[in-house]
Amino acid sequence: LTRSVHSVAIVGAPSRGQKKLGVEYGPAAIREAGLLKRLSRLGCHLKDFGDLSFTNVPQDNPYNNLVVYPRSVGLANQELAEVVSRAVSGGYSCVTMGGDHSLAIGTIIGHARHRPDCVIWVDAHADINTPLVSGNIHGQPLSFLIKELQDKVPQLPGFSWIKPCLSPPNIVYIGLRDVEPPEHFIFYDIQYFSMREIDRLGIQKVMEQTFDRLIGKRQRPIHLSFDIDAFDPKLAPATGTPVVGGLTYREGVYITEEIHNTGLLSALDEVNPHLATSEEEAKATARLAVDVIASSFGQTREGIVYDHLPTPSSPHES
Ligand code: 6HN
Ligand code: MN
Ligand code: MN
Ligand code: MN
Repeated sequence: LTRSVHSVAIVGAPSRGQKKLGVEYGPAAIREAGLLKRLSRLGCHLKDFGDLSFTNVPQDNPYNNLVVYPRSVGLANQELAEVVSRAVSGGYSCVTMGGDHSLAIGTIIGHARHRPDCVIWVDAHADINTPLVSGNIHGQPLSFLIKELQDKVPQLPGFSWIKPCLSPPNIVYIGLRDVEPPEHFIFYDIQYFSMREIDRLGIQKVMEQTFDRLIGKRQRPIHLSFDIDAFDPKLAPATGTPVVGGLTYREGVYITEEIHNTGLLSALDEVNPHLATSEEEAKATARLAVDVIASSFGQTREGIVYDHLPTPSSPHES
């Protein structure tokens, strides 16, 4: 066990692709929970891009009387894609703190501009609804990104810049337990490990099969998109769409430890809607987000060993 040597870019993305207020405080909550300190203690080399401030496009009427804030979400993701792509081209792994999961449109496109992606999507939801069946863009990001799906997806105002960059064999879902019928219809050829598969196989086999499917013998960068609602709501109450029966703390951390061990983690979105009924709940959820990110970048449950012990004549510098 040695210290990690990752270059990590940090981006706050107070995105909002649904009606509930509060997600815009996600990045600040994760910062307050000590993310940067934790990562630098792990030996990560950090570059902080700050929290982006997105423009609310005026007169942003719903698309089809259904999908809310299309122009604002489109523009925010266009800006986010630029930042992520700059971070990735600078050699950084990029951590984007949400915000809600509509931000994955920008992070996945920005990342794919420089490194061909494969995506591990950890979530209670499949987030692959099309704008014809769901009103919330945070329930739809994958639908805009999958090449093979585009004849089912109308172009939203503000979305003309988007170039789909994923295919089903490059995506694996983990943690699903609230999937809508149209989503089922769509994702038949995407590999998924729902909570049921996790119960059946155990998280160790799930991760093994995830890497077999996505990476095999090749070396490919991984884009981890981790929605905090994948965890059980008892652990992550500060989220807009809680679903009972989620990941335990140990399963969640095992996922990120294994991803770190591949050495291929290249981007990570953290989605932490700050929707809690108490300050305590909000803080607990943000602390969980920090744990997930830290274990993605080398924090281990076994701890880190010093390469030498201090002696009375040469005190160890910490
Ligand atoms: N998330 N499937 C629901 C919808 O509105 O399309 C919920 C989506 C939740 C999205 O948690 O990222
Ligand atoms: Mn490492
Ligand atoms: Mn999600
Ligand atoms: Mn979700």
